[in-house]
Amino acid sequence: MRITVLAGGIGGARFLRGLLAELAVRLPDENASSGTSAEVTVIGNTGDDLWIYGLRVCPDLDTVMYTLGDGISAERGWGREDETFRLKDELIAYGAQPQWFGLGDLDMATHILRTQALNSGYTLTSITQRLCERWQPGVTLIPMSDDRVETHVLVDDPDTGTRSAIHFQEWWVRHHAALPAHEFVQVGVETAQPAPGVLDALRNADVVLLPPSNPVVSVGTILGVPGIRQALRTTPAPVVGVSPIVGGAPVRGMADACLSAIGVETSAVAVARHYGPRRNREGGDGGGLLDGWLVDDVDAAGTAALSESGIATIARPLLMTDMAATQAIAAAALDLAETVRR
Ligand code: FO1
Repeated sequence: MRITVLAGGIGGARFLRGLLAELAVRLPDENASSGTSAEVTVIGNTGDDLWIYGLRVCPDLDTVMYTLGDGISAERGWGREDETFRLKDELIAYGAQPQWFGLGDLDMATHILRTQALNSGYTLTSITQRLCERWQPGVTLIPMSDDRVETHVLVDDPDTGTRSAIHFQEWWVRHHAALPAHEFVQVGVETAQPAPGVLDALRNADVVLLPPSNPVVSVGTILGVPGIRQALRTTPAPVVGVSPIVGGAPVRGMADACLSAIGVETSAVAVARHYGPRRNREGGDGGGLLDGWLVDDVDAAGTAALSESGIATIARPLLMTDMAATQAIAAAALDLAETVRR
């Protein structure tokens, strides 16, 4: 059983934890570090990556790696548990910029090693594999691309009113996505190549899952890498997504600010329509990406219309409040994949 998942940061990582727990029940393998004989490949978003103090930071890859490796800060959802920020404080004491992004002392080791290896000519794919040897996430984690792709946000500068592009992290972390975004620009995406293994992981999958990650700046960025959308559209595997929107609001994060910037309503139905059906009801080309879609029980009213459009949609509780609830969401996604396969 080969499962391929397109993941952003916190939402994707938490869903993956539930998925591995469910697979350990369905397809147990006590000799595997993951606890399951299923092979899970995670294609991680790198559009959130930034260079800071000369270091390459990959928030989404690290969030998946630390979460599945039991090293994540449970409170923050990013960075390391039992973290200290002495180095950051020291940099601030020198007046170093930027001061709005907090790199922890333990986390810094990951960025130093990654940057050193990049400077020695290794690819991000091979470095990620090397870092995962320590964390044993139980999945094969690959970046969407080894090429630099950076999400920038077009905003009106709050001081001057001039329209300018700022890095996604500055918009998200410094401005809390409160500055209205006119556009997201994925710098470098047109010429980026999918990382080795990405297209094969989609073509050879038995199931492809879209976790409740941000549809614009996480999944959307991955889909922007040339070849990935097409591989998803043509894979023989069923493609099932989990809505990141529950009752008209993001499960976590600020996806609503991202959706409104691209003219998509913040609702579970609108996000499914944004991805679109792979096949229409008659079995013809639907032009989109989804075979199945999970919405929360509170959004059950929209399931019939979506199913009618070719996206088999069911309602289940989608809040990842604890491990049991998260595992149940993953179970529902796997079951739905089997239903649409038939
Ligand atoms: N998010 C914050 O809100 N503030 C931070 O200072 C911050 C630092 C940080 C450092 C490393 C890392 O891997 C993630 C970090 N994040 C921080 C989270 C992250 O930047 C965003 O939540 C995601 O990029 C959005 O998916």
